[in-house]
Amino acid sequence: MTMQPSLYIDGKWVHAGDGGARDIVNPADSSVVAVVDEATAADASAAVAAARTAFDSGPWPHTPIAERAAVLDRIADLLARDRDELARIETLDTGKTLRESHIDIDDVISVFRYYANLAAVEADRIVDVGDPTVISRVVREPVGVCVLIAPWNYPLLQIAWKIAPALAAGCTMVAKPSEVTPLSTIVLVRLAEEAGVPAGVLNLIQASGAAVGAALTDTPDVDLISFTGGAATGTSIARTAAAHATRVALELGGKNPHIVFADTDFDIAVDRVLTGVFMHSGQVCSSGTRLIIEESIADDFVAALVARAEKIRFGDGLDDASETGPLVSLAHRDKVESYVALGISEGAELVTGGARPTDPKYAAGSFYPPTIFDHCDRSMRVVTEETFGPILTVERFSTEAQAIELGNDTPYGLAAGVRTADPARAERVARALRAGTVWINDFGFYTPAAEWGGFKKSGNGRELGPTGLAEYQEIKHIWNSISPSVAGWFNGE
Ligand code: TXE
Repeated sequence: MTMQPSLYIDGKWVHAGDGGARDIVNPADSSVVAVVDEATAADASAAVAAARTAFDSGPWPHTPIAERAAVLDRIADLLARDRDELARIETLDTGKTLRESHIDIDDVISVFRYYANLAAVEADRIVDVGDPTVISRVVREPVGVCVLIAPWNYPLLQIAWKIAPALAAGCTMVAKPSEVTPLSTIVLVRLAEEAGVPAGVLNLIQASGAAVGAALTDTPDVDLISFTGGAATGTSIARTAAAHATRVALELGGKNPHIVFADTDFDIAVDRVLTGVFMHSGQVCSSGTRLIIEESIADDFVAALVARAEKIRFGDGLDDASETGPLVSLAHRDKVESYVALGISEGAELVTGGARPTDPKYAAGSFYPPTIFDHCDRSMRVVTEETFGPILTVERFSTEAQAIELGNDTPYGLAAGVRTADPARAERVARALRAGTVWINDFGFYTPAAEWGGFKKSGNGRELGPTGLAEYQEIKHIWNSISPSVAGWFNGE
């Protein structure tokens, strides 16, 4: 397979310094769909150096906000032009259905448009210090060189949530997509180049974390690391960054409760619980993987869920008939399978799924069916740890207080849902849940204008919304005396 250079350093597409490369595999059939460069630590350091120079002496941080916003808008236009091609690439790389990929690309377009608009209306703040001879202003400046590390479940979306605000703020950056799913990010960087992002501002490194992690994070040349991925990797990056007092923003996934009260609309709840957990085969950080259900309807509800789950059509994401695709890789399927085995050994009651499909048409792919465990409790690791696969666990409650206690009894705090016909109860529960996003009578939605991120072990900082831009900004207070005078504090004798 001929390989185009896939590292972008200082405005040039280059191969890895040692010629290293990696096969990129379609998880639906294990075929190789592309070969990309596997960067060395020296390549990663060169990318950081290019970003540093572009920040310290390049035009981008000082380019007027309106011009930076116009570049973001152009990127959005180009994404819209290449939408179908990008969606196809995302499906080949991740396995998700084309329908999901199209939704992702549309969301990516929105995020570029959102930050183009937001950056353009940002204003400095004048502060009244009580002295007419002093002009006091609080201004926002780009934080500097950013390292943007993304995972494999929403490759383009998650890197875009970082690149768009970083560009809008005037930062320079090194983006590193997951080594499992690099393809759509290569296209995005090509589009950014076409849209006029200057050399050195947006650099692209492809490699495993083990190969380039230290070069990207253990360096005083980086001002901010924004990471989305697993909790173990994120906390280890935070420890490394602490040695340089580098700012770190982390999104580390979740173990999200979906609380269902008996007074809710039954059929809608079944449908939304099903979609909330099995969409993208559960490989979603905000997946509603813990059903917490009122005892009085639990048996009927689980039976209805099982009936619906068994009808989910999984298959190749390129096939329009597929409702969900394979897991991202064979290795990830092994991990999901190990959680299923763990759940069984812990005494959870397997009510559907729990074994690889036997149909030969699935044999070469990393498919795994929707799996439900009933009668779970908090002593089980399948209930407390992120499985990141199509696994739903069911816990039961009798009172509102119990529902809240169960919902909060997780080290994570990314997202949660509550379903009830009682609006006052919905508000009470939503306020009591310790999670960055709470959905009332809905699940899974977000908008670029509202912040996204986690409480507790789900991370720190926020993406999206005005706070998502502020992550990429430093705040500077400028105190300007327009009538300088002596202090008169020391008398000079
Ligand atoms: O993630 P990693 P993995 C969860 C999910 C999954 C688990 C592990 O539970 O099973 O994480 O997935 C880069 N320095 N999430 O192993 O390793 C890596 O190359 C710098 C939740 O795939 O955290 C990739 O680009 N970078 C998540 C990125 O970190 C390093 C979505 C994420 O990979 C690095 C996906 C290092 N030392 C999985 N080591 C979410 N929050 O949504 C790795 N990387």
